[in-house]
Amino acid sequence: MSLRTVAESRVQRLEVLGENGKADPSVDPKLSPEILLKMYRTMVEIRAFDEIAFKLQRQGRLGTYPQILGQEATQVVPALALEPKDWLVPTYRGQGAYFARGMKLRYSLLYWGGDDRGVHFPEETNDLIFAIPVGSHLTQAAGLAWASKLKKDGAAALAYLGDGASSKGDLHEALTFAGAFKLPVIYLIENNHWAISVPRERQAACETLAQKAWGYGVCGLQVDGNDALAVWRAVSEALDCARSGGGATLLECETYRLGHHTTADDATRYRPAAEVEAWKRKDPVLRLKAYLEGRGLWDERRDADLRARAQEMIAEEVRAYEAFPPPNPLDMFANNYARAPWALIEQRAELEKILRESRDLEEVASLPPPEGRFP
Ligand SMILES: Cc1ncc(C[n+]2csc(CCOP(=O)(O)OP(=O)(O)O)c2C)c(N)n1
Ligand SMILES: [Mg+2]
Repeated sequence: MSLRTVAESRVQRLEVLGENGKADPSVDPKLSPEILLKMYRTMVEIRAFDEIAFKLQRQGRLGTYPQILGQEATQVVPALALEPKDWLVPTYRGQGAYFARGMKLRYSLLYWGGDDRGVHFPEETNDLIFAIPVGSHLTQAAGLAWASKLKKDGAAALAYLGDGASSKGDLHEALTFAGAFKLPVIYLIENNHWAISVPRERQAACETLAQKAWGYGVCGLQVDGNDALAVWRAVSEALDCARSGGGATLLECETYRLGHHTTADDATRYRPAAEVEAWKRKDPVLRLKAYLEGRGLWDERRDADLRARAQEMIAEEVRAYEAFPPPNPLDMFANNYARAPWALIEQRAELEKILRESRDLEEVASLPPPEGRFP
């Protein structure tokens, strides 16, 4: 009889930028000014959008909205590291990633205004719709990565999840598959420390969420998620690993949700203000700005200019959102089935009849034709 160690694991954490924006030269990815400035601009723009979207909701001009305030680095940077052919598989807190992939902000507003025409991605990118049911998209990302592997098209899949979603069975199934089949997929946990009112400590007894990778034979790494350079480096290396046949990676990016869970929540009822203040000192936007200034790539004049232009761009997006014509009610039946079940065919016909016989013919006549596909 003997007792010996047959396997051992360790968890590493990647940090490049200090809170003052100084980079550790031994891990600095030394990115070109072009990509650094693109990262920073996109993060500033999406933060400005986030604030305006929140206000629109409070004014009754948007249905609901999940802010990404404080999570700009984990939203924007991984999406910029992807190639268009890669699959982006986001959660509902994903408008920063969509925006970085080229989606116009008017569509984010449309979506959160309750209109499914907001699901409108650029032609050239492979983006999936937001997953509202927590965790449900994780196995789909494994499936997409498997398809890419079989087709040898060189694409990888990047799936986002929250610290709360990391407790769901879906992640177990997805990682089991991703590990066993060496799939080109990255699971990026945006550990923002809260799942609505449930704190990270209640999610799992383990010290890190990154170590969950170990049980599945998948690479795992903890990353300072408020450090844009660390996020870039971690995601780029995970993509290289995926594309070169090395398989899947689980990244735990530690960040913080500075806002409420959504506009339907009031976070002041369950978390201390001091915790929020402490995280504001690790602001991902300010840290990247300090780094750029240190490299002589940025200054206050350019910053003021960027912020002013961001306000103009967003005002134009809000105008376009509010000027969208109302959707045709028949579109609610579209895009769901390759072959529609009889009940839907009947219901659609009934609605069409009601619309045709409507007393308010003028309004019905002004509706745009249905856009979606109904078999
Ligand atoms: C299957 C499922 N259960 C419950 C919910 C309600 N719900 C929405 S968000 C959320 C918390 C998710 O927290 P986390 O995964 O940490 O993501 P975060 O919102 O912090 O980005 C819950 C329980 C849901 N949308 N889907
Ligand atoms: Mg969370």
